[in-house]
Amino acid sequence: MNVEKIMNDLEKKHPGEVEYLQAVKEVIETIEDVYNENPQFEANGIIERIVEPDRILTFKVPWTDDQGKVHVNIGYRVQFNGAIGPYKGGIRFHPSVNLSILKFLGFEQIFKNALTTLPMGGGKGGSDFNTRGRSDREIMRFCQSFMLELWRIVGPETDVPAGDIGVSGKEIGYMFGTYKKLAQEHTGVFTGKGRTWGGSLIRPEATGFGAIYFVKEMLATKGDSFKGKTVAISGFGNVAWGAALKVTELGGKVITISGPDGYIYDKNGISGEKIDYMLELRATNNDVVEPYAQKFGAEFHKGKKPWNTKCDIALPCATQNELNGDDAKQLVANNVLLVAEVSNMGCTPEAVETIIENKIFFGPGKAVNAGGVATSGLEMTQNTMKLSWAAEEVDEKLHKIMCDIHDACVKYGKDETGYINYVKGANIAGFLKVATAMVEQGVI
Ligand code: 2IT
Repeated sequence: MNVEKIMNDLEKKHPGEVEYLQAVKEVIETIEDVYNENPQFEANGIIERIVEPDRILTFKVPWTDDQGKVHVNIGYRVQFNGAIGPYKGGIRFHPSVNLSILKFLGFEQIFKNALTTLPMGGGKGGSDFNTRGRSDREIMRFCQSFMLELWRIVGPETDVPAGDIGVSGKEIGYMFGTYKKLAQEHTGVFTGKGRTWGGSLIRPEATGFGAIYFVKEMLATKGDSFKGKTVAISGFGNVAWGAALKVTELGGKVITISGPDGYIYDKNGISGEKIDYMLELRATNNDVVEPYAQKFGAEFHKGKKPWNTKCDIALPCATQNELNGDDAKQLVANNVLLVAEVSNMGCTPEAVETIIENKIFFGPGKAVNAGGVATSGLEMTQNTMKLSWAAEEVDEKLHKIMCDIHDACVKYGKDETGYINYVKGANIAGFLKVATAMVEQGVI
């Protein structure tokens, strides 16, 4: 395969889809050698087929606000690749959502889901709807309108959505309720459901917990641990919350969180009731972290990201491309030990290059944050079996999956010097699984 030619062709076909093109480029650059060593991939046109979604549904989502005003948003579902299982991936509600972002997320999801060891294909969906400042009733009406279209193409054996930015238990509840009414069935069509109607224990914490289990394994390869480490986190949603809980439990000290308004620096560490407070902050629906500073006497840095803070470990937990080349240089200058994306594609290509060039450990999102969707997979299994596992059982399985993903990254990512390129490792391990399934299933 010729990476440059593939990228040129894709840029012509999908001009302006920057995030999608960025995600594709990162993967194909790292799998080039493996691809060329296996002629059956070229013979079956795997690369040309894997970079295009199986199908995309776009639809209008009209809804009425509390004042009776009509709004129209756009809804999407990208069913990217179903080679190893039903399409699986979150729904994102955020004003920045567009097709490029959902295609990048869907593409990443293919390889992430393959890494989990569970049978799930890749998909993603969402809308440019902004939940910020909206009442519960407005969110409910929006979700119902969204599902009036989406319900036709999802199902427990075809496509199983979940949450993502802007979509948590509340939104899943409203979407599931609408699906149940239209399809007249109570099945595991969504994951991240409420506990009393099919949800799994540990799912809310899973992305954050899984990420920290993965980073723990990365540190262990150097005989190191979280004990006494300072950790800079961005974001303050579910993912950041789960990560902060687990870092603290393992003896690390979380010193930052952030929101769209700026970041908090708490030199005493964000632990105990301060972590609980993150959930309270989120529940106010204002999308700000500033009140933390007054409440706990910490510093608030308006309009800034936390990456100039001196720390041992940096964990972007908010959104894509939130840590750029300059941020990475600053972290390197501050002697950072390890950077791991907990958000999807949290670092720009320049940032990743800077970190890897300096032989600093770098964990890519599709491996680090796979614990979220892995636990969704465990929720699907429980739904199929019509039973509910104890928290310890789910947590144990999640832990094992993260260790297995780490092993896969080491297997395919370790170079002659002993440095582990986790980007390469994760991409190759995920790709080989999906590509092999595609070869075996024929050109279809
Ligand atoms: O990015 C992700 O992996 C998610 N938002 C979770 C997807 C899922 O199906 O649980």
